[in-house]
Amino acid sequence: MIPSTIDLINCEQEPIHILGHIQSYGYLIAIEPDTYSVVHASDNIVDLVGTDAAQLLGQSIDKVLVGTHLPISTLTEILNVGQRNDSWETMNPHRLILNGKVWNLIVHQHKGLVILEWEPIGNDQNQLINQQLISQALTEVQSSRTLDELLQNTARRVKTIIGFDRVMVYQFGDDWHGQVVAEEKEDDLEPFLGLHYPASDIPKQARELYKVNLVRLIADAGSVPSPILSKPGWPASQPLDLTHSVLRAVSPVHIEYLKNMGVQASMSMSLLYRGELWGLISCHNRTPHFVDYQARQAAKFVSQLLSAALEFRKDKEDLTNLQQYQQTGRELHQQLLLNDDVVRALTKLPITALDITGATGAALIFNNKIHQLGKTPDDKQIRALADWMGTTGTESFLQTNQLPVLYPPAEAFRAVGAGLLSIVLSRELNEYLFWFKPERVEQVTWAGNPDKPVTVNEEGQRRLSPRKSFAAWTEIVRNTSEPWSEAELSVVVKLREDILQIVTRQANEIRLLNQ
Ligand code: BLA
Repeated sequence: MIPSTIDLINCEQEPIHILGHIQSYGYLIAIEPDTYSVVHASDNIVDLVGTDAAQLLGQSIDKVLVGTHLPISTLTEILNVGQRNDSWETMNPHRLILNGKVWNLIVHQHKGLVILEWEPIGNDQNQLINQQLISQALTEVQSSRTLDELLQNTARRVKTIIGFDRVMVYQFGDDWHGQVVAEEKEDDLEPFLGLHYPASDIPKQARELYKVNLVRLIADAGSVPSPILSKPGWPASQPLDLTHSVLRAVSPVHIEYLKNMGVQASMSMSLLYRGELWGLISCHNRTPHFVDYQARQAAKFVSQLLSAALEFRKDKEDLTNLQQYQQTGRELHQQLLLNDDVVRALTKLPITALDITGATGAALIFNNKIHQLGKTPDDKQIRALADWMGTTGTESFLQTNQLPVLYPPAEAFRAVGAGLLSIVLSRELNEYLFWFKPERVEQVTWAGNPDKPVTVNEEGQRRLSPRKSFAAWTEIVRNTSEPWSEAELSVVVKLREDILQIVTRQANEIRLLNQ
């Protein structure tokens, strides 16, 4: 059997934006914008226009348009405006009546081709309700007092808009594993709130795609996707890029994952913080469930509101911490300027080096002596740590919230020092300032054993499927402290400059005196 680590790498290599299929509730055609010649068409297009895809390929779009009741003048107008302002999204959707049924046409241009996608439409009443829900969501976001309340309110709003059985807010950790941090669900479903899922459940290329395309719907995990055909002579090496498509059929591996979870329809919206993926709003339904374009946009809007609110809250929190640490840092600098004795200024006066971060212990090694503040490892352990620091390269500082992983002897003092932030004062003289954070023993409840995320499928061959069991799996996470924040890092780096400046000035003064 192939080792599971390789399987997970394979997983990351699946090119999910060019898998060559769309979900069969909709139809797709891609044309060249200058000639209007059809380059790609979904195999099921015959159901929409009455002509086989094979007959349309390489032809001008006119032939297709006859069937779709979309006048060529309208299409030209759409393309002109869209190309002029690159404003495809604001113009979408375009409404068409076809065979007595109303359709949404969604148009965008990508990599030199114009992609037209038709999908069914919900009723107008829903749209009115969605407008109301959006404005309610706005009020709620503004009035949520705590983060939990904000996340919970968002989940509830999204559930009302799209009507799924379960709506979760899923937050990524530093290592890309994730946790369900809010949930709104039908009563008869078991709760997923608080459960953790391994990073491999949402592989890297999927996360990258979700930063660009913020919503995806899998309306029916059991339906057979429709293949996309290309015009004769079109190079197989240039499959249609579905990065921005609304109908993209998702990875078969993920479809199997959903089936294993008992889910028939899934929808997710991206939550971004400063352009990076903070999390997803992930929604499940036990039966197939189509959500039309307008409702998806409404849900996307609510998730963007949440993204903005998260960003605002986090920025505010970061700023308060930074200002507080900076203020203490300035006071410490004053002490340094007023005192000849660096050790005294950093460890013996009202403000100490310990006060400029959230650390619970600090140690200064200077002039071959150790000075401790708060809870720290013992002298021998600090000396050994300093010796190890001397071997770690040339950086002027080091930070980790998992010291025992980098430096195994730290396991012995992880209760006080699982996290280390260190600045180098002089490698030659073995002089350092260390800050320590204690181990944060955390009980993580995984949804299924995270070490076994894949199993070989029933035929026992190469195609691998996600694990079959989602039974909760509890693990104790050791050797890890709270992470160091950017505010802590910046203040500590500034302190290093202050100390070095003073030490250099003092050395120069001594030199001058001795001359
Ligand atoms: C995609 N995996 C996804 C998506 C989610 C999850 C939300 C986005 C697509 C969607 O909206 O359904 C995972 N869904 C979750 C998690 C929860 C949830 C964690 O509701 C928690 C409550 N998946 C695996 C393994 C592989 C894998 C082992 O578990 C690979 C071997 C792959 N997941 C995988 C791929 C995608 C994916 C390839 C991209 C699907 C696509 O967009 O084409």
